Amino acid sequence: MILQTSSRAEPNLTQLEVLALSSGINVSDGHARQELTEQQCRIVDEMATLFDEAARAPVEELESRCHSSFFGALQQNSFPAGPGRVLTCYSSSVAMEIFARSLTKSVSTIALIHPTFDNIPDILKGVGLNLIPIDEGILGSGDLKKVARSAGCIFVTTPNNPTGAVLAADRLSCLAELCADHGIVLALDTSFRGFEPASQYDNYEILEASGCRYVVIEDTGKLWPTLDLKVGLLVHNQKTGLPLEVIYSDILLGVSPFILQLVEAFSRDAASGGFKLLHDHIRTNRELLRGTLSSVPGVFFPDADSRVSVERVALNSSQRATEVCKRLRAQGIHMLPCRQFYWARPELGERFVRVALARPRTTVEAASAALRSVLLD
Ligand code: EGV
Repeated sequence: MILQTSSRAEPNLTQLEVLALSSGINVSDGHARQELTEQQCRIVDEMATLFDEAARAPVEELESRCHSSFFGALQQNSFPAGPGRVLTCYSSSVAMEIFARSLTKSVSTIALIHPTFDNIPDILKGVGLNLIPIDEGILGSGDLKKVARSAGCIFVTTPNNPTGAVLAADRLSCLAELCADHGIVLALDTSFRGFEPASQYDNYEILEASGCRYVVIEDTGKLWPTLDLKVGLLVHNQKTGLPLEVIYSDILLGVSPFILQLVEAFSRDAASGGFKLLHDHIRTNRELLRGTLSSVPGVFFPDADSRVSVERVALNSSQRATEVCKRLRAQGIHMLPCRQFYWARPELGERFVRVALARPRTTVEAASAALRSVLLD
């Protein structure tokens, strides 16, 4: 396959991920590809019934049940449930595109977390917005006021991809108040929330209390091995004042009621033990990766506390991630160099590769061993 890079000198992360879909060992994309649990297998066995019910029930009812099960499983109990407040999309990237388009009339500059997955800056740039990087370190401590200068919107991925860094409750509160004071739109991408209990405090309670204009993109796509049957949820308060609903209607009528049923069933299972199994699975895969690489000179794991389903591995200073990933790719092992995550300063990303952990254990085992040999070579 030839990678079309248009004006870019290098492929984007998704183009690299596509290379891993059909052959070899894939620890590249952040989608969920682990084995189904026993309970999840039961849901899959019941798919014909779900399909039948989906065909019969009113969509409004299915949508509202899907939303309350999903938000409930993640402790987001104060999510706005009124009409039009949660727009159900095919994926979080579709939600992102709708959100980006909605900003263009009223906002020219957006402050965006750095690093983060490259399709976020690419979508924002694609609609003509100017981007200012916010170092993710500032989310943990430091003066948030500096962040706000000259931006009409602040966009934070939390937990962040690939680092797993989380915006804590007190910091969200500060940020939301700052945004309320300056009329700034606060946008969150919480696609990795399901992995990280520290991000499961009630975000909407804080956002609502602050009185800020907010948009949140939630996602089911990273969590469950449903073969990319998933939804992205675009959540906003009335105050936001962005034309999200009309742009949504330009792009889609709604998602399949069958997928709404499936997300509801997986959310219920997650709330009653499924999340615990998921967390255990990711933790053991992370331990396996770290253990396999622990004795490689110079290699370390910069995101010590991360619980998300991807792990950054820092290489020794003489190695470059793009080169290491290219060598692995030649052996049929696919993982991502972090260069493209560092959208404002790509050189910083050459120090890291990203390994996806939402995989069968054997896949992580094979990938870890291959990475170890290439690094020791
Ligand atoms: C990750 C794939 C899109 C994206 C993967 C991702 N790219 N949607 N253009 O879903 O971390 O690998 O977010």
